[in-house]
Amino acid sequence: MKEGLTAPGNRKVALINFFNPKSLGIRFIEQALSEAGYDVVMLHIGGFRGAYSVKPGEAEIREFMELLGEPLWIGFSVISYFYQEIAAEVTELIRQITKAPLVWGGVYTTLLPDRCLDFCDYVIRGEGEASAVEFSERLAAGADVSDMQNLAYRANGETVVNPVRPFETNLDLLGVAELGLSNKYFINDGKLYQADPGLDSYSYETSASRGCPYACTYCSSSNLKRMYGNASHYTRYRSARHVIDELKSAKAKMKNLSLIRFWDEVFSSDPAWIDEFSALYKSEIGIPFEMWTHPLKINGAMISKLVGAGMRFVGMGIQSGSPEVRKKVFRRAESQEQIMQAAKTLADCRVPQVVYDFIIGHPLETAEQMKESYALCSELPGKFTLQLHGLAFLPGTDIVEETIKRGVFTREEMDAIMYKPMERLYLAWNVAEVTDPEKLFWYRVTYLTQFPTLRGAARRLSQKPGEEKSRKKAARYYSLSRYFSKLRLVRNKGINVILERRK
Ligand code: B12
Repeated sequence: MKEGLTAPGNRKVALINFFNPKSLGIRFIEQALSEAGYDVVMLHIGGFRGAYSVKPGEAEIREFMELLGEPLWIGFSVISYFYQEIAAEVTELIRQITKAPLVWGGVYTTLLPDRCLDFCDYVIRGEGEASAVEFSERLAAGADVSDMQNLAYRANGETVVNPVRPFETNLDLLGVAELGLSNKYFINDGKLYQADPGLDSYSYETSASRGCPYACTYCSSSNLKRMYGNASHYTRYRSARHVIDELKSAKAKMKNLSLIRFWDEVFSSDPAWIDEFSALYKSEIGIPFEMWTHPLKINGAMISKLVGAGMRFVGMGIQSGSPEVRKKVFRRAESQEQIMQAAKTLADCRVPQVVYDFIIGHPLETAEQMKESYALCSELPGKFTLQLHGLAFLPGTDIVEETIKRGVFTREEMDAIMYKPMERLYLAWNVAEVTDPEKLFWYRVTYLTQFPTLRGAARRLSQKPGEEKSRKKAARYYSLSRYFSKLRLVRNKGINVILERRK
């Protein structure tokens, strides 16, 4: 354990995050530490480029560390294992420069602290605001940290994982992240800038809630909830007023702001909250916004009010058209009828952009079950976009253990799948790696259903799935539709900017 290495009275804390300058987690930590009187310096490494994320150069890191001086401690936000290797390398480089304790936090580190302690001195698990403050206070006072809740560390070669601290039930008390300020640095394309990359963006991201009411096997949320004892009040909502005040402040600071993105796992469907939020949003914000929801949380009254307030985009996870895959593999309870009803509501309420998410083309479904996804998509009403993701076996999630238990992969095989190089992880998540010709055929015709002009062709092809000619045609239409898809993305982004400029 590293203790007493930093001079008492030092109140400087550095926070570093990777490939996501919007990162909510680290901005909340900053807020909590600043409020407690700490001098926070933040470094964002790289933009959000998925498979194309590049490791920062040693020179930029050294330059940042020189400007920083010797802090009380340095925190790294490692929400995902996708870039664990880069986080480890940067941590190692920084270790050669500073004596300060190096701490990792974020969802991935929360679920697998032991693995992360190979690279850092401490892991702070779970929601980190209060713990970051307590950790700082103990270090600043030269006190022992070993019994601190949420902390994990190694002592005499053994990993110690302390109990978790109860989560904050009133989210309004956590404050909101401050955009701008001169304490932010950004490494991009081989240079270190003193800037907040969130400030010049055309979009602002926030979350009106924490937690998720569902327990899907492929997502870490159910594991986080379990860590907090499956508390029934784990899914929490901020007050509508608090959310609107945050957005007003962002609107005042961001000159290019054209879109608000809600990053809630499932947006609120509470009628009273929706009423208050919609009225406030319309009168005080009025910028197009997007949110994600769940088939069981959609109703006409709620969607109409949100559309009236400026909602231009709704994302909804369907994940599979096969009831069996949804229930037995993904642990999702909604029926085919409920999904169709939700989609009908979105179409009836004229949501301008609807995205349906699928996890498809993985070893836990058969070609026949993929055909069911095609069948469902071919019936979905209205205009929609499909995001067909591959299945990422996220370390620490239930689907990993269940897949090993079923004998689909051995633990060694699963480890090889999970801990692939970063580029391959991102690519496999973006587009499923399907090689079986029959499965590939169903993947492609499913993709076509989102383009009204290609739906007829998809239907005709789906009647002859085994024919070589159909498969070749499906491949041709598929590459054409990938091109359409790129055009649509650019068009939708353009529409938001134009709508905002017209005001
Ligand atoms: C919104 C969201 C996104 C957004 C933004 C993420 C963000 N936070 O900035 C976008 C769309 C960009 C995104 C991208 C990705 N995401 Co995402 N995302 C989420 C989601 C739904 C909510 C995250 C969030 O904002 N929470 C609210 C904030 C306040 O919480 P937080 O980030 O967890 O931070 C708190 C603690 O973790 C901790 N903490 C965080 N950092 C630090 C650092 C220190 C030093 C300390 C002390 C504490 C601490 O304290 C914070 C405050 O309480 C989560 C699900 C979830 N339950 O977390 C998935 C989730 C985090 N994402 C996940 C994944 C896989 C990804 C991607 C890899 C997907 C992809 N293939 O592109 C990328 C990686 C992006 C990146 N570079 O990090 C997984 C990660 C699991 C894993 N083992 O890898 C999750 C858990 C979802 C899942 N399916 O299980 N994501």
